[in-house]
Amino acid sequence: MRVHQYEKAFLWLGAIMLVVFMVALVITSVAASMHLPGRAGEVDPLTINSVEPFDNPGVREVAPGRYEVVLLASAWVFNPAEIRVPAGSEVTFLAAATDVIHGLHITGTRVNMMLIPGQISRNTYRFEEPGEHILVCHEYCGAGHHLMSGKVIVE
Ligand SMILES: [Cu+2]
Repeated sequence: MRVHQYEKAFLWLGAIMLVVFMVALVITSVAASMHLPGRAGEVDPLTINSVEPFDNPGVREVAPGRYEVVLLASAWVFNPAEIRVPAGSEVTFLAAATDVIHGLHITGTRVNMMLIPGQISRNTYRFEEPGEHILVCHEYCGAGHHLMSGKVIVE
């Protein structure tokens, strides 16, 4: 084979992979209904502080071993900044941004969401082991972005 034939074969391989990935994406999103975690509703960012449940951010036990965390992200704090749950509990995060786009990642877990003003984001995770997880904003949101953090303490 000459050099240009390898090049041609490589281009075909790339094109075929693109088609395969596109088909896989369509099958998983349309046929299997798999989506990114998140969008669970809408809320007006101007009145969010007076709308349930965001008028009272915090941790609530909704059933034995099941908790709900209502979390607000604003420049540059998470409210609540400290979340305490017992080990083995299933925690549903209901989060929203009040001003600009923020991110929410809980280290050591698969909880990773975009917090977009006007949108309610939801994600559920079971904290099996006691320990501490850091809550970080992973979307640049201004001068204090690097200070925006909190923690989840699993007791
Ligand atoms: Cu940020």
